[in-house]
Amino acid sequence: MVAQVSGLEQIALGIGTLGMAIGTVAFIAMGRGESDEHRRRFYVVTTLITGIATVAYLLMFLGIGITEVRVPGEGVLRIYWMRYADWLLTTPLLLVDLALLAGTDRGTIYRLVGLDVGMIVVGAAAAVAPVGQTVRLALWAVSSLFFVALLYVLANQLSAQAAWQSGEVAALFSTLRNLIIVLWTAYPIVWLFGTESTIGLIPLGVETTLFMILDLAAKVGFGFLLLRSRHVLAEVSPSASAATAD
Ligand code: RET
Repeated sequence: MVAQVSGLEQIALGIGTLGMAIGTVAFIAMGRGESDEHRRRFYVVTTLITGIATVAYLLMFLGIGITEVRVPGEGVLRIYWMRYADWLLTTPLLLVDLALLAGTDRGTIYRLVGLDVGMIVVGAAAAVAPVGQTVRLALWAVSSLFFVALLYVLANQLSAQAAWQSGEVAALFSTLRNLIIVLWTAYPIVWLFGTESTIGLIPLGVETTLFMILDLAAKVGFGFLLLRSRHVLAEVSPSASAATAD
C-alpha cells in the first residue's frame, strides 16, 4: 500500500535512508581486503544490517510499508509496519555480531535470537492489530518481558563468556553491550508515548525522527565502533566460550 508521506516524517525517513546508505558503503569499504574468514563475518553481518535498513527506509520514504489501522474508540492510526520487518531481520543480526565478539556458544545465540524475535513479533502485533488501547498496552508489556529476558542473557551468559576473551576484546564487548542496553531501552519508551499505543504524547513526525536517530545510532554507530577496531577483531577467539558453554 502506497501512502502519502510528507513533512517531518518524510525528512526523517530521507535522512534515515541516506545515513543507512552511507554506513553501508563505508562498511563495504572497510571490509575490503579482509581475508580472514572469521573476521570477515563481522563485516558481512554488519553490512547486511545497514543494507537491509537502507531498503526499509527507502521504501518507507516512498510511502511503501505504511498501513492504516482502525482502533476502536480512537479512530484511524497510521502505522509504519515496514519498521517491524526491518527490526525482525536486523536486530537478530546485531545480536549475532555481539555474540561473535563474545565467542559465545550456539545455544546462547539461539536463546538471544528467540527472545528478540518474540519481542519484535509481539510488538508488531501490538502496532498493527485493530484492537483498543488496553490490548495494545498488554501486548507492549508482553513484548517488554521478552526484552527484559534478552537483556538478562546479555548481561549474564554473554558477558560471562566475553570475559574469556583478551582484555581489548572484552572492553569492546562491554562498550557495545552497554550501547545496546541504553539505545534499545529507548525504543519501547518512544513506542509507549508515541502513536502506536494511542497514548500519543509524541506526534508521528517526532516519533519517526526519534526512531531514525535511534536506528542510525544502533546500526551505523554500533557498526563503526565494531569494525574500526580491526586489530581488536583479530584477537577474537571463536572458541572462548568452550569453557562456559552450557
Ligand atoms: C517495541 C514495542 C513493544 C515493546 C518493545 C519494543 C522494543 C523494540 C526494540 C527495537 C530495537 C530496534 C533496533 C533497531 C536498529 O536499528 C517493539 C518498540 C520492548 C528493542 C535496535
